[in-house]
Amino acid sequence: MTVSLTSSTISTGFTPFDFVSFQSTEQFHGAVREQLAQDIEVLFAYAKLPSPLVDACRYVMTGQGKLVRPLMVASAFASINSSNNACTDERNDDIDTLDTGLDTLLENDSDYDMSRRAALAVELLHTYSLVHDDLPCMDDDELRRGQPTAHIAFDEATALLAGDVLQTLAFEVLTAEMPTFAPFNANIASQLMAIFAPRARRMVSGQMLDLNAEASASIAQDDLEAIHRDKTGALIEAAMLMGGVCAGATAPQRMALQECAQHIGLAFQVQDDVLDVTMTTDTLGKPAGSDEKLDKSTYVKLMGVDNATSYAQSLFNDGRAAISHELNSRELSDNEDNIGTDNDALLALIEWLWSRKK
Ligand code: GRG
Repeated sequence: MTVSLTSSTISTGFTPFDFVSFQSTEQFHGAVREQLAQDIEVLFAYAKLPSPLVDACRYVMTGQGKLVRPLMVASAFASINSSNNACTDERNDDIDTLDTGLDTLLENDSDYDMSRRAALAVELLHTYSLVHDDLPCMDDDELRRGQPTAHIAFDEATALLAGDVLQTLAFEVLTAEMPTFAPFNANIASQLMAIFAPRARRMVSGQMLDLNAEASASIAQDDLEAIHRDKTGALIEAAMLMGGVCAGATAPQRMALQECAQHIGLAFQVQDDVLDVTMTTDTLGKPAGSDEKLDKSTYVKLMGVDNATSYAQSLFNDGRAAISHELNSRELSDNEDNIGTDNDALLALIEWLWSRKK
């Protein structure tokens, strides 16, 4: 892949995270994915990893992943940005100054680059967790993202190290000086770190709780929820909050994003359990029916496919309500362009997640 060394907004010719300038959700997601693919190559060029480590890292980062978490960063960034710009526009109309608008524009350029760092960070961390989860000492899986798992395509030691270095890079990328990225914003970077680090730790705790639960004959819904709040939910929380923080989310907006992410994180896991029994290996790009094979505690096991599907739907609705309601009740503005209308990146993402087949 050829990587442009100029600033992202200039090289791609559009403002990728400005949702309403796209004709469809798919086009917006396509732009985010394209940006991420470029940024992954910039990062690998910066990191100068030896072979075959770099090959294994590129292999796992460029498979057929859905890139849900980077899309969450991008969507939260776009939603909060457009919501707050609508407020700024109103205030500017009121006080009639030109300077305020220009300041906002300049600030937003470097904030956008911080959101690119955040999007990379969550995908690196997520991919590390998948690589380690697939290892023989964990789930011992052979297929992931439509291709042989890392330890099969390379070897176990290389896969282990690839996971390790992806995890390290997930943190390094927040402050690394890399071509095509504006110098990092120290204030935003420290907030991102404070969000990201504890949730990365919670993901591992959740995995331990999940392994513990495999040994038990049955599990209560509360306990299953506690596992997935950490194992799957923590990183989804991180993604939405990090996107929001890069766009300057206020305290109430952060609370709304956190609440939304908690519902969506759980919905995503419940849906994952349903897809595991209703979809084929070809569609999923990973072995179908593996939860039952590994005797995992799942929502399908707990409540059956139909109830689990309804539960996922109600959680997605709760997630939608959390951001629509909270952010629409802001003091500054309640006009039609705000988050809460269908012209919104996060709401569109929730719709897209609900309709996913893999
Ligand atoms: C091994 C440290 C360590 C942690 C493992 C997240 C995790 C914890 C394991 C991954 C296995 C798994 C099924 C987790 C549940 C979360 C989940 C649904 C992961 C799959 O995420 P997708 O669907 O995958 O976003 P893609 O490949 O599209 O990125």
